[in-house]
Formats: sequence, C-alpha cells, structure tokens
Amino acid sequence: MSKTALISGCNGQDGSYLAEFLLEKGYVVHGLVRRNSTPNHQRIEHLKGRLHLHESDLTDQGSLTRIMFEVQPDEVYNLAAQSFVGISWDQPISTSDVTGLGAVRVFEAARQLQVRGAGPRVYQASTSELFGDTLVTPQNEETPLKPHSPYGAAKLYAHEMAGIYRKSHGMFIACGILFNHESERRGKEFVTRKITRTVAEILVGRADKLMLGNVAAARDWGYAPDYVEAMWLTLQQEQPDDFVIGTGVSHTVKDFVEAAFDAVGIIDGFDRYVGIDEKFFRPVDISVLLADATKARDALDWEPKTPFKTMVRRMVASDLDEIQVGVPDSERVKLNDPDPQRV
Ligand code: NAP
Ligand code: G4F
Repeated sequence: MSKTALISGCNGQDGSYLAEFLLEKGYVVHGLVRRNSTPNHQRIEHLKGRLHLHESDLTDQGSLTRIMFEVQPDEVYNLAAQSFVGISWDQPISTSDVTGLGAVRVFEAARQLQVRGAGPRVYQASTSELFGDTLVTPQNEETPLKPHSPYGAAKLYAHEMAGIYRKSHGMFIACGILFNHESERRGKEFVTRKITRTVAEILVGRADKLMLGNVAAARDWGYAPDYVEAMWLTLQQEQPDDFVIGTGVSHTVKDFVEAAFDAVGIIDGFDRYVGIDEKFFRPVDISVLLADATKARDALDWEPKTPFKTMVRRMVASDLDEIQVGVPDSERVKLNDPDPQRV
C-alpha cells in the first residue's frame, strides 16, 4: 500500500524537492498551495498530473482541517511559512500568524484527525534562527534557544508547541532544526541566490554591481535536496524527536561571493564588483551559525552529500541559463567559458 503525504508550502523551495523525493518513493503526494490572482507554481510545474494540489492558507483553520480530513495523510510536512527573516521586522504580525500560529493550526487539524483514530505523523520545519546570536558554537539540540528576529520568535513558538502537542496529546510530531539550505530554486531575495543571479548578470554584461549588507555574517549553507531526505528520515523513526540538520561547515557571505565569482572565472570579483548598502543590514543579525548534526548522523544515518562549491556552481550555472533564455545557444555565455572582454 502506498503511503500518503500532505505537504504545506508545496510550491516553496523545499516543498518542491520533497514532493519529487516522495513521488520517487511511491507516495501519493498532496500539496497545499495558496490562492494567487495569477497562479505561479513554477517550482512544481514539472510535477503537474502527479501531484494533488489543494488551495488553502495557513491562516485558515477551516480549510486546513477540511483538507486534512479529505486526504487522511500518513505523513504531514509543514513547510509553509513566511520564511524571509529580513521582512519579518516589517511584517511581524503576519509573520507570527503564518509562521507561528499557522504551524499550530496544522498540528490542530492533525490532532482532530487523531481523535478520530487516523492521526498522521507530523514534521515541523524549525530553524537555526531559533539559536539567535549565540556564543555557543557549534549548535546542537541542547543549545539554548534565544531568537533575535520576529521570524525566529514565531518559529520558536511553533517549535515549543510541537513539543507540547507531542507530550500532551501523544502525537508523533518531530522537528528538524534546519540550518540554511540553498539551491537553484531558492527565492531571489535570499543572499545566496541574489549573489549567484547578480554574478551571472555581471558575467553576461547585464549588471555592474552587487549591493549587499552584512558580508561578515557566516552561515552553515547546505544543498536543499539533501535536506528533504532528512525530513523524510525524521518521520520514519520509531519515536518522534528533534534533529539539527546542517553541514558542520560555515562560510561568510563574502566567502559565498568569492565562490560564485570563482565559478565563472572572474578574478578579484569581490573587490571589483561588490558594494555595501545600509538598506540590506538588519536591525539585529546573527554573526555565525554552525551546525553540530551528530545526532542526525547517528540516529538517522543522514549526512549532507553536496559540497559547498558544487552547490554554488550549480546555482550560478542555473542562473546563467535562466537569464539567457531566448539567446541562441551559439551566442550564450557559459560556465568555464568566461569572455574576458565582458569581465
Ligand atoms: P520558501 O521557499 O519561502 O517556501 C515557503 C512556502 O510557504 C511557499 O510555498 C509559500 O507559498 C508558502 N506560504 C507562505 N505563506 C503561506 C500562507 N499564509 N499559507 C500557505 N502557504 C504559505 O521556504 P523554504 O526555503 O522552502 O523553507 C521551507 C520551510 O523550512 C519554511 O518553513 C522555512 O521557514 C523553513 N526553513 C528553511 C530554511 C532554509 O534555509 N531554506 C532553513 C530553516 C528552516 P508561495 O509559493 O505561494 O509563496
Ligand atoms: O539569505 P538570508 O536572507 O538568510 P537567513 O536570514 O539566514 O534565513 C534563512 O535561513 C534560516 C535558517 O538559519 C531560515 F530559517 C530562513 O527561513 C531563511 O531560509 O541571509 C543570510 C545572511 C544574513 O546574515 C544577512 O544579514 O546574509 C546577510 N546578508 C548580507 N547582505 C544579506 C544581504 N541577506 C540578504 N537577504 N540580502 C542581502 O543583500
């Protein structure tokens, strides 16, 4: 018998990779998507016909509960969120509603189903933002949680409620404390994708500056497709538990920029093209995040597979392809073939 999964945030970076991963494993996959005036399901377009999509919103308990009852999933992955830390200072209320309370609405819908004897296993996407600007490094499951952003505080509420639902209602709810993970499908407002996109534009002569904020910030950046496997493994355990998921290697934003310029063969790219703009700084930032994922390695047998430089290169290559759609192949600027005239 195939298992059935329900993914909220199915059209997000992780949701799209998780949907692919579960379809490969033979799951029947249902995804929650938001209603937009212009539907934009770009990341899951290629899965059309294999995915069952439902319109809902994490602010709407009624539709969440109704869909939970219709689908009767074995596994629920709550990946939907207002996930951009930077905007959470400007939109703290909606961030709390979607990222914090929204998770509890999903837990509550799952609990209602459990009361009727069909309780699913639930995965909650927690975050390394929970740690805040901690002096404890590296961070693991025992590190104190003290978020510094409205986004982090909303995620902490969801994280604590996951534990409370687990203990109080005997539900299988497990959290992945995920460190940053990126890919060709990363939203363009996040720093990694902003960098790879702009470096690609500089290479083809469509941009001449990369404006950034805090380039000293360091993050533990992994590759998103590796991380969805950890999500699935988390729900296959005998007991629900929380796991830190990360690579154990941290790079600064400046390192990331240098790796992206390296990938296209531009020398001294940081000094030549990067400018600093105050508007990209946050009211408070986290200096360094670094994962200690020993527990996940031991209990889940999970390890990241994709090296940092490989990921950066894939992202730049994909951005180069995207910005040159319509350009004849013979005229395209390609990786490994930087035209010195243009750089
Ligand atoms: P993402 O690309 O921003 O995807 C988030 C998804 O949530 C999108 O599909 C979005 O819908 C959906 N969404 C937003 N508001 C919603 C609402 N009110 N109702 C229903 N759906 C809503 O994020 P991601 O990178 O895939 O991350 C997945 C999850 O992991 C998020 O919860 C994020 O906070 C968490 N996380 C991510 C990272 C990371 O580095 N990527 C690290 C730690 C934790 P649209 O597609 O319509 O915009
Ligand atoms: O790419 P970011 O916006 O990601 P951030 O804030 O680390 O959040 C991501 O990872 C979290 C896990 O730790 C997730 F929970 C969250 O959902 C999201 O996926 O910024 C990374 C760093 C920050 O220190 C930021 O200040 O890059 C710095 N930065 C410097 N210049 C910039 C920029 N960030 C952005 N977005 N844009 C800049 O121009």
